[in-house]
Formats: sequence, C-alpha cells, structure tokens
Amino acid sequence: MIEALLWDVDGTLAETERDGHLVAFNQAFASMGLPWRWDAAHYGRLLRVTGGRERLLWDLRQRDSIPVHEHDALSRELHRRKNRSYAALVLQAPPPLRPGVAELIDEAAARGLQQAIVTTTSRSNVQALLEQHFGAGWARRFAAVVCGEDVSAKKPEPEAHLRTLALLGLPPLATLAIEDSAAGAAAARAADVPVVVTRSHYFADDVIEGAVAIGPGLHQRAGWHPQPAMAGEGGITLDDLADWHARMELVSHFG
Ligand code: XBP
Ligand code: MG
Repeated sequence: MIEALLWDVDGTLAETERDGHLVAFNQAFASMGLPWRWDAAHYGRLLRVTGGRERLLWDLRQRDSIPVHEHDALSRELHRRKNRSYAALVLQAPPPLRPGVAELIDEAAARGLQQAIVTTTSRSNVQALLEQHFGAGWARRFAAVVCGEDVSAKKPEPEAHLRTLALLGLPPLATLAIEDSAAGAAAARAADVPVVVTRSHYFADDVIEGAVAIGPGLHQRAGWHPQPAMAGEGGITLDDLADWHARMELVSHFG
C-alpha cells in the first residue's frame, strides 16, 4: 500500500528547464560579461550532469578560456546569479504545473497520503516555484522537503530519497516516487523506492530502467507502459498508481 508520494520537481512538477533554468544560466553569463551562451540543444546534453553548479563546472572544464584555478569561485558566483535570475523569472511567468499534477496532489491529500518533495535542485528554486503555485503556505502540503543543499551526493545517488524516507519514517515500499529522468528513476531505485516516470521535454528519449510504469504525463491514460489496468476517463489516479505499485512489474524503456 502506498502511504506517501515522493515528488521530483524539475521536469516532473513543471517543465522548468528550457524556459527557466536555461534562460537564467544565460542571464548569469551575460551579467558577468562572459561571451558564451548555451542553446537549448546544448543544454539538453548538459542536463546529463545533475545539479546546476556541477553543470557549470563541467562546462567550464570544456573551455580553455578560463584558468582551472578560477573554476570553483566562478561557478559559485554564476550559480548564485543563475538562481537569483531563476526566482525572478518564476515570479514573472511561473512555468505551469504539468497537466494532471495538481489533480493528483489534491487527490493524494484528500485520501490522507503523505507527500514529499525530493529534488536535488536548490531550495530557493523549489521555494520560488511552489510558492507561485500553492501560495505562501505551500510547504504545509508536504511532510518533507529535501533539496540539493540537504545532500552530499545528487541524483542519481539515492541520498535524497533515503533522507526523505528517514524524515517520513517509512520503509521504501510504502512509498512511490514520481520522476521524469533516468537519473531520477535510478536514484529512487537505488533507495528501493518504486518509481513511476512521466517523461518530460528533455528526457523524452531517455533510457529508463526498472520503473513500475512509464508514460507521457499524469493527465492522460493513453501511452502508458504498462497501461492502467482499470478503464477510465481523464488522467492517472491514485488507484492507477496503487495498482502499478502492487503489481511491481518492473518495466524498462529504451528510448
Ligand atoms: C534537476 C536538476 C537541477 C536543475 C538546476 O533536479 O538537475 O540541477 O537543472 O537546479 P530535479 P540547481 O529534477 O531532481 O529537481 O541549479 O539548483 O542545481
Ligand atoms: Mg527531474
């Protein structure tokens, strides 16, 4: 039985990357007079590196123009500016919640499940996004909120999920994670947490292994693997998740 839903943020709750983080990274480069910009396709490749500062460091290492001893300080400053820009962008034009997300959060709350945020993005980014969608009291909806600052190893390491389980006081099999990427799914699995994957823009073709279900989004019942067992209209419900969780038929999807 599922007692808690563990929600990933970027890509799962909202499509935050292309119109949020990417724009903010480029604003940070411009604000420091740096001549380079990331385009949407390059950013898609960079997303293989989880964590914004780690992504910056990786990209800096590919450039000859910045001496290595400056990478650490520069990546910290760029990341600080990027997160400030991201919060401003989200305030101006919040990326909408993906369809079906709000409905499932409300259904889970109405049925008494605990819910948690399990992300390795920065806390300020989570705060900015969720405050826009759920108001100033957004954190009361979640029994635990684990962010990048709370872990020493980001996804695909299991630390964020393990920490969440400890905060909730639940064993992994009493929970279900919802993720959008191979790294997120691998993190959940490494913590023995069953995971459902809702594919997002940048991870539409990711090779995903060992999810209990993989599909295009929570708003539709078509296109899921395995298909929801129960016939119905509309989006994925808690009963669908419970059924996949109970069957625990591990599926993989190779692009
Ligand atoms: C998504 C990420 C993050 C964001 C940038 O994590 O990989 O690094 O792209 O955020 P998740 P930061 O899907 O687990 O939320 O700059 O704060 O790292
Ligand atoms: Mg994600």
